[in-house]
Amino acid sequence: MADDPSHNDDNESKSGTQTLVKPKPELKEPSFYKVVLLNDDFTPMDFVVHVLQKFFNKNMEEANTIMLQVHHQGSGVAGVYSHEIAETKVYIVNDYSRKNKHPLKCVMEKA
Ligand code: TYC
Repeated sequence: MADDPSHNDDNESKSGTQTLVKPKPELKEPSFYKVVLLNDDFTPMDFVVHVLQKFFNKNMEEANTIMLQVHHQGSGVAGVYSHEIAETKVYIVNDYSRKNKHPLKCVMEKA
């Protein structure tokens, strides 16, 4: 087979050049998750702005813009994080809202 000119190996063209096949990477690319705030009719706007500043390091202007996006469109992205950080953000925001007796909800979704 090695001398047969009609034979063309998958990894070798007729010109005799070889294509390098990348080895499968051992490590997975990290996945990212959006932390999304959901609108409701009862949580005060000020509280949502406060949450965005306290837990997502937004300044007043950024927090206001995101809060209004949620208010008008139904949802908005507070931040994008690794799976573990996103899970923690969701937990602390929902816990904080519940303790302050507001129905504000936060979820995560794949970015
Ligand atoms: N819709 C709420 C209101 O009118 C405000 C609000 C904004 C609530 C964003 C939740 O994630 C939210 N008071």
